[in-house]
Order: sequence, then structure tokens, then C-alpha cells
Amino acid sequence: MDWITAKEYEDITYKKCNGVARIAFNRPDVRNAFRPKTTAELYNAFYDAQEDTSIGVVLLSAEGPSSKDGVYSFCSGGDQNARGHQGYVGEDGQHRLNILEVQRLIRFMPKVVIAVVPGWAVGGGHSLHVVCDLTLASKEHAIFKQTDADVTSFDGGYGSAYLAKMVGQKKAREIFFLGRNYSAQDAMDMGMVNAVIPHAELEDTAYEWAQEILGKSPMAIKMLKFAMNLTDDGMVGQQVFAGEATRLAYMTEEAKEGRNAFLEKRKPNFEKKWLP
Ligand code: S0N
Repeated sequence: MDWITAKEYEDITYKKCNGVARIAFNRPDVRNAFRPKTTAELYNAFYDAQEDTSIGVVLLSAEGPSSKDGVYSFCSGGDQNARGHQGYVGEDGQHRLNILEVQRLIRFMPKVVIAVVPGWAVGGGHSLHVVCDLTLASKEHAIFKQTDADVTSFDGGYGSAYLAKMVGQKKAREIFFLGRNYSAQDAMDMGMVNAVIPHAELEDTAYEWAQEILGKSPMAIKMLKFAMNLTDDGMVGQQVFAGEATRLAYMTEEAKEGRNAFLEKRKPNFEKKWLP
């Protein structure tokens, strides 16, 4: 694999290779906690991947291990040093909750996003893996944990409610109310991880899964993602799915006739093709 750096950032790395984008947290000494700069960079990179028509799959991974103690992490959530009284405070002094914008971009982007979890996935980092389409986890080092109730910084959206759809109500409540550590195998048994992978093979396996997905119909993958999102996303889910239905309609002769008739100031001739 010849990963090429797509853009230089401070808190993340961003690379591309053969239709795959890899976005990785790069603050391993603080267990890859995100501060406002991190979330702004994540949003920027995810948006670039969304807009790049050569990219079909995005890996959300993490650099590491920590230079201090050799521990691997995916993400430990919001950086508690940056937490103010109304959100996380950036260099501009504003209080933001902009990880939620990153979550929405992952959720609604018409491409598959795979969480590649090499170590700790905690708090808002746990929520990020939940919102990704698939999760692959390191057999030896991945640990899943919800500390939101310990630090009064809780995700009442996808991180908890969607998790409950994924693992069931009782397990989701256990994860949040007790805040225990779960191994990659525990997480797979609960249904929130797709595969447990030996650590040394994790990144290569994620790339292979991405290549397998890239062999499928882009249209089908996109419509299936949006269809599976729809029931949990209410009117926004319908809007996203319906937008793609409109795009498909644009491709028909009927739609071209509708547009042309308007531009040519004449009545449209739809040839009365009312399919059964
Ligand atoms: C990850 C844990 C369990 C790892 O434990 P371990 O291995 O014992 O390491 P530590 O010694 O604790 O940590 C090593 C160094 O890393 C620093 N550090 C770790 N996590 C953070 C962090 N989140 N913020 C800042 N620093 C962190 C440690 O301080 C230590 O530094 P040194 O070496 O200098 O001592 C363990 O570290 C842990 O429990 N971490 C905290 C996890 C946590 O509580 N995270 C926040 C939980 N809440 C959220 O993330 C919710 C945020 C969110 O998504 C959200 C939700 C709704 C609305 C908005 C938002 C939003 O964020 O915008």
C-alpha cells in the first residue's frame, strides 16, 4: 500500500490510497482525546473525502502508541483540558460541541466509514465508533468503555440511543451506567464490533475490507447505507434517502423532458408511461 498524504494537519493524519481515505487521530499521548482543533480538522478531512469522487471508503483510525507509556488508543473523547462551561474551548475562545457535526458527516456521507480501533475507545471516542458503519478492533489492545457518566459530559444522541439499537437496551444501559471495560471480543459478542483482528494485521485488514467494498456498486452501497439509516433518523433520514431518489429520477428521460419543456416554454410530453 502506498498511502499518500492528502493534507497535513496538527491533530490528525490524512492519507489516501486506491479509493480509500485514512483519517487518524494523532494525539496518542492524551489517548487521542479531541479538542476543538481536532474536530475542525476531522470535519475538514471527512468533507474532503466525501467530495473526492475517487474515494469510496473512509477508515477512521488512530496513530500510536503513546510515546509516554506505549499504550494504544483510538480516542478517549473530548479533551477535558479544553472543556469550558458551555462546550470545548478552541483557540478563538468560543465554546463548541462540534464533534456532533463530525458525527453527522460520518452518518450522512454517501460512503462507507470504518472505525479501526487499535486501543482505548472511550467516552466520545466510543460514540464515534458507534456512528461509523463498521468497526474492526485490535484483539490484544482494543478496550471499549463509556465514561460519560463519570465526567458529566454525555452523548444522548447516536452514542447512547443508537448504541441501544445496536446492542439492545439492557446492554447499552449497562455500558453507560456502570462504565466498565469491554474487550474487542466482548464488544463483538454484543454486536457493536464486526471483527476482532490480531493487532499487527488490523490496518491491513481494514484496507482489505475497504477494497472488497470498493468492488461493489457505489449506487447500491450508498442507497443501502441511507436505507438502513432512515428509520432511526426520522425526517432527516427520509430527506437524505429521498434526495438520492430525486437524483435517480434526474437520470431518466422523463425528468429531462420535464426540464426541457420548462426551458423551451412548452407543455411536457411524458408519453404517458405509467408503469404498473
Ligand atoms: C482513556 C482512559 C480510560 C485511559 O486510561 P489510562 O490508560 O490509565 O491512561 P491515563 O493515565 O488516564 O491517560 C493518559 C494521559 O492521557 C490524558 N487523557 C486521557 N484521556 C483524556 C481526555 N479525554 N482529555 C484530556 N486528557 C486525557 C490523561 O490525562 C493522561 O495525561 P498525563 O500523561 O499528562 O497524566 C482514561 O484516560 C480516561 O478515562 N480518560 C478520560 C475519558 C473521558 O472521560 N472522556 C470524556 C467523556 N465524554 C466525552 O467524550 C463526551 C464528549 C462528546 O462526545 C459530546 C457529547 C455530547 C455533546 C457534545 C460532545 C462534544 O464533545 O462536543
